[in-house]
Amino acid sequence: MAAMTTPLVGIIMGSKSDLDIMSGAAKTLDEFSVSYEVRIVSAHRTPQAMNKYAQSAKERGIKVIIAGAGGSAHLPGMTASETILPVIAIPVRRSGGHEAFWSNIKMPPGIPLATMPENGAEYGALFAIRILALNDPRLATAYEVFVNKQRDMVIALDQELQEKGWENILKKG
Ligand code: RP5
Repeated sequence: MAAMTTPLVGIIMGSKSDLDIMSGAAKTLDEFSVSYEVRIVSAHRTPQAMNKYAQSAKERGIKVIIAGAGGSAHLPGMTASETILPVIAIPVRRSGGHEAFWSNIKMPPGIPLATMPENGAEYGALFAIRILALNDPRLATAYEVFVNKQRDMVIALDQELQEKGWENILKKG
C-alpha cells in the first residue's frame, strides 16, 4: 500500500499491463517504509500527462522516479529528458525480443538513465533506496541490515553445503 505521507518515489508505467511487473517496486519500497505514488503515464497515449508529471515531480517532493515500459519503451527516457531527478528505467519484457531494454540503454549523450535488468522492478526500488539513503540515516541502516541478511543467508547455506554435501542440498531443493 502506498504511504500516506508525501511520496519520495514516483513509480510510473506506460500501461496498466505493466503493473504486474512494476508492483514489485512498490512492494520493495513498502518493505523499507519508503513513501511512493503509482501512476500510469504513457509516453505515447498521454504525452502531455507524462510531460506534466516529469516537470512537476521535483517541486512536489519526489526524489527519484522509477519508470517502466515495454515495447518501444519511450517513457523512462522521455521522463529523464523532462526532469533533473534521477530516473531509473525498468524495461518490461513480455516475450520475444529485448526492444525495451535496448530502447532504455540507447540514450543520447547528456541524458542519463539508470537502466535496470528486464522486469527488474525490485532492483529499481533498491537502487532508489540507495539514492535516498545518502540523506536518510534510518534508510541507510535499514539497507545495511538488508545487505547483512543476504550475506548471512549465503554463509549459512554454504555451511550447510559443507556439512551435508551438494547431493543432499540438491535433493532438498
Ligand atoms: C507500452 O506498451 C506499455 O508500457 C506496455 O508495456 C506496452 C503495451 O501496452 P498495452 O497495449 O498493454 O496498454 O507502451
